[in-house]
Amino acid sequence: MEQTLVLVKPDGVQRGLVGEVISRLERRGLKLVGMKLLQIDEALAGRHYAEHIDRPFYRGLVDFITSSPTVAMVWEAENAVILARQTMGETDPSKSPPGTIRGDLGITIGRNLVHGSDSSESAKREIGLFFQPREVLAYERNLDPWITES
Ligand code: IDP
Ligand code: MG
Repeated sequence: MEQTLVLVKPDGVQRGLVGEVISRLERRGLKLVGMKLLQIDEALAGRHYAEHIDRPFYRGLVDFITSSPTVAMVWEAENAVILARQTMGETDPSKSPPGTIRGDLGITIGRNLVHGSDSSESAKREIGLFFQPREVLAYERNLDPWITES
């Protein structure tokens, strides 16, 4: 089963939107298998956002993500990566349709509330940055046959 890393970034935590983000992913049917509140430090921010190091927004992004606590979660589903990103919307909230987290709750790209891994490979790498293997739990949900056929 595919897993993806979801972050509620400092703006989402400060604005009291942690529950809202969790609720949307829960209601969609994804399964929560890991969760923690943490203060991301410079080193972790650098590893998480390594692909963006040469971008003009990099410094501001690292300053922002390290500025206040973040909620990190692992969500599981068939196609979890795509499903979570659909539920989040586009990177730029002003281009995100209503009904998405960013489209309903955000205005600007530098304060877009959430992060979602962009591929299965990125998800594995990113989950490894935030979670020990034993912190990601395997468990059964009795409602799963009411969400998917298999
Ligand atoms: P994603 O979060 O939708 O995967 P990425 O392109 O991977 O988007 O960018 C990572 C994060 O960097 C974005 O979520 C956003 O917070 C920030 N970011 C991306 N582009 C810009 C920009 O042009 N200005 C400010 N921040 C940006
Ligand atoms: Mg990305």
